[in-house]
Amino acid sequence: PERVFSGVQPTGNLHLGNYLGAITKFVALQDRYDCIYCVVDMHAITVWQEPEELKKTIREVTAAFIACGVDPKKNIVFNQSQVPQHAELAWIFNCVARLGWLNRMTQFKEKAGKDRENASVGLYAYPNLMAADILAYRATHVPVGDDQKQHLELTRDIAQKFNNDYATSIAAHGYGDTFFPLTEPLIAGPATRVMSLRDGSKKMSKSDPSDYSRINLSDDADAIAQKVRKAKTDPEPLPSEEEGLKGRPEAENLVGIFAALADRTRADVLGDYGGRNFSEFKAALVDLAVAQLGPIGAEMKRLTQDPSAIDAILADGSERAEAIAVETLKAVKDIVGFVRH
Ligand code: AQP
Repeated sequence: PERVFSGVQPTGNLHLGNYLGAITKFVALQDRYDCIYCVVDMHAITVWQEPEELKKTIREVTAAFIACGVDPKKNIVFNQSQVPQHAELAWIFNCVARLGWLNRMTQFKEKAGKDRENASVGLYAYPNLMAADILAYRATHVPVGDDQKQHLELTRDIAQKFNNDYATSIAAHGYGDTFFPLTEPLIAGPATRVMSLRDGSKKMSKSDPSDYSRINLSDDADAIAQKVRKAKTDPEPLPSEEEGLKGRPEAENLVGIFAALADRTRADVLGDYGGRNFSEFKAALVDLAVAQLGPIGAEMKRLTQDPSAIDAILADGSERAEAIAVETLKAVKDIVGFVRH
């Protein structure tokens, strides 16, 4: 059966990149697939998180999912740490993945920076936990932003190596040729990699020290308007064709954001705005962003006023997630050769 899994880290303000790259896809997929959406709190602590702040952010991300339109009854919405099978399977994957594979991960290199000796072991092993998140549910599809492509490839490598290494045992236990699916990333549309509003060469990110680099889901209309107006651009008017966006990263980014928010193609947007100047385009972009994000921010605010209602959603989702993951883990333990009662 086809199943979707994806996660978002509770590490700070959710922004337009998380929204367009991931959360809007979660909503679009919920009618067609059996979907599991996770607040990956165990990933968050690979870098230091203030405990009280972390709790708050876990609830905020949950509220954001719901405010954006994810239905927690139809789908499973939960936080990772409440389902112990993620950590259990991650250990087994630590023993499947090779050091050489992890050494190639660019996100670790970026996040660890120059002081690599001081990075947590968890930050290094992060992709193995991510593989466990996905494969604990034997998910077939994962909607993510472009930055997660390499980690998804690693997930496939782990699944494939597990399937190969244990092929005899997998067959002997009646699971046929392969136990884990080779999960497909779902990365599509005009905004799979939203860039910083201040620098078209850097991705929009929660950890950028400048708040002007991103539009937060919680920003009000004034903040959105100010940030878009101040967004970096070049002095030329907009091109009429997509070709003309080459070498103009800031223009390309804003056109991509516009297209994604309006659910149109970039070519279509340029058909309307080609030849016009940025001030005109930005004004339309502000209207579009405020119309779409305004109600989401307001709904997030309303939902986070009742933390116990959010905790109840997470508890319910965790129980339903665990019921699936526990079966995967039983099978994996049998395949690996562990003794269990
Ligand atoms: N700029 C982006 N454009 C498109 N998609 C993005 N995503 C993140 N940034 C962009 C996608 O959002 C989902 C959740 O991301 P995450 O919070 O799990 O991890 P992240 O990539 O580390 O997020 P940030 O905002 O970039 O945080 P920091 O600053 O900590 O590095 C994923 O599907 C991701 O692809």
